[in-house]
Amino acid sequence: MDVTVKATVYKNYINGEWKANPDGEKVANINPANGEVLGYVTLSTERDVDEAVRAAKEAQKSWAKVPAPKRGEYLFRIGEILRERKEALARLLTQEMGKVIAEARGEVQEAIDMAYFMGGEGRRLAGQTVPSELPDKHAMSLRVPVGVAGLITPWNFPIAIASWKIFPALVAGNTVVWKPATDTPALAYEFVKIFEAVGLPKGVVNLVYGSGGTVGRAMVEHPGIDIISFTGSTEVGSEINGRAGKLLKRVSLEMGGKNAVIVMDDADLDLAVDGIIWSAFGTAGQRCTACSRVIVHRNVKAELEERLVRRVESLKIGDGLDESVDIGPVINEKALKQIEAYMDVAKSEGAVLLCGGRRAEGGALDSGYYFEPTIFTDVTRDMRIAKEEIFGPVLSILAVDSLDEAIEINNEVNYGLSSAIFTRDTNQTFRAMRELDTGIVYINAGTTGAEIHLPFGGTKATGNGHRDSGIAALDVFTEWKSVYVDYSGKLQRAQIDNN
Ligand code: UN1
Repeated sequence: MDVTVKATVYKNYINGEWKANPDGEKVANINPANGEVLGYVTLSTERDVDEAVRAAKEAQKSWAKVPAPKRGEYLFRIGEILRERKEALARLLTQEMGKVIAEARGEVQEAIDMAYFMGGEGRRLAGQTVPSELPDKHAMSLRVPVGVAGLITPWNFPIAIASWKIFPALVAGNTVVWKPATDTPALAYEFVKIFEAVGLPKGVVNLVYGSGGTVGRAMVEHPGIDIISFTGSTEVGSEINGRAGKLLKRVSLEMGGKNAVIVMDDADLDLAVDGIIWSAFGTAGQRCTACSRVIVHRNVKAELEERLVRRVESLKIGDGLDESVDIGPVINEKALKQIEAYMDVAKSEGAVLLCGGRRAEGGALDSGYYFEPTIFTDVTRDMRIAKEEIFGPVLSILAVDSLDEAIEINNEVNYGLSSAIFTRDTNQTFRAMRELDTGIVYINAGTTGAEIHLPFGGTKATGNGHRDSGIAALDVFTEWKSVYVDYSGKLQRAQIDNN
């Protein structure tokens, strides 16, 4: 299959050419499952960003004039190649990021789905045609491209999240400067090779590897970039918003989460356990949508805890390429240390450890970054582990006496990405749908598993009002233009001549 599993150096792709920065600092792309070096990326400079932006700006003039259905056809072809290379890309994804192979396949599928969905938008990209208040006058609104889109994407979904941003940007007639995370350069490299393979005109997608501090910052500040779309931490997102806001750039942010599953006392507990385990420990808890709190009705707390611990004991930790493994490694040593630090915080605040709580060690695990699936109970709402995003396989259980209390606890954190409730009661279901203050709500399912044709994003410190994926993504990457055509042959003054 046409996928380079071990590229030595992942080069930038600027104006249709692969270019390495020979002087840039080299950073190794490490397989978190075993420490193996998969390749190297050289860190780029402000100059590389400038070159990429110039190329994107030039290309945008003609790209915007390519009929949108034709732009959509490029996406269909990209979708086809993604489908052909799905298995190879998934294996590479597991190797560079650590998620288990079934999840990696799911992530590549997410990019495929997005390619077809947004490809179809090439034939819609709908505005509105509405009546004018004046006779012999036509009124309509059109979507037009914003210009050059600067995309900054994270390592936890190196191809899916990139596809959520790149595809709507392209179909709407924008060109792209993309900075992927330095922890996952190989998937970015393979993704751009596909854009090259379908003959996307030069300059339409440009790839610049580098640090957030240098490349990300240069993108945010470059006058040639019109919109920034970022997924990552709330801390960095807020910094970007400040800088770009001053320059009057549009900014779309997807940031942290502290997502909860509520389990009421009428819930199907087996189903709840399935949903909680999958959304708390899948991707080793490294999803913005991961469940990190269970808010359980006191009547079923002991029973639920017992079942959860029993299930955790059956989970297999290891290299995600092994099909029988349930939990892969976390991304790097730094992440492992951060998760470890929370263990002390939790214990010092009085949380009770039910299982896990330390690095997973022994045999092959010693050469990777593994953490045991961890559950704390008797967590109270004021504890740090009940409020802060940990981004690892750590779950906190909080007990409540009513739906009102559960909703209140769900909503009192800073974040508002995803939430879930397990109940068989229709009244409780609809109250939860209305009152849970998150951008995504699940009924009788865990907090992960968003589909690409619905808006993805959240409230409060999770976002700034925009959404990735779904039709909503087009709002990020288009400006509205209202057009009035007066065919009356005379001056008609709105609000005056007709009143
Ligand atoms: C993320 O964690 O940043 O809903 C994205 C989900 C996936 C996407 C997660 N489809 O869990």
